Amino acid sequence: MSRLLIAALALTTLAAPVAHAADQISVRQPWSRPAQAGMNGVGFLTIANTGKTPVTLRSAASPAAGKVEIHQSAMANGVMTMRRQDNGLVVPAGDQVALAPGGYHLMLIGLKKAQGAGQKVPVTLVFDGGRQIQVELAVQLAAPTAGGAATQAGHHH
Ligand SMILES: [Cu+2]
Repeated sequence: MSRLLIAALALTTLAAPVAHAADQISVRQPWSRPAQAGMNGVGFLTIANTGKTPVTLRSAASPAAGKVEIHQSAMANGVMTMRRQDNGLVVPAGDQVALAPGGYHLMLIGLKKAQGAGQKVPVTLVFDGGRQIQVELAVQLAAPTAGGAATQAGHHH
């Protein structure tokens, strides 16, 4: 029993977030949906952590919205609800977390102007230690397919 406890404590220590996230974070397929000015927009993307320590997405900001919050959608008694993630979003070491419809997402509160398909929405992701990553959400009607091998009509370059 005591041996188990020691092992658990050791794991907890190893899992403590470090002060800087270095170059261990990559962001894939950032996208958003069309929305009207004054409404709330969404931001979806996948954050991969190739490092040996967890990283935490603390906050996000965008010049396109009054403010940006990290939300989680969940079904509660048959009703879809959204909860703000005030403690941020942890991406475990060597793992990835998808912000996707029905789950985690960025909520762009109060869009300053309408965003239509084909436009890009700049967002700054702020991780623990103050490291920032700039992404551009591609505004589109449907989620991108994994690997980016989409063959949507009219989207060949
Ligand atoms: Cu939300």
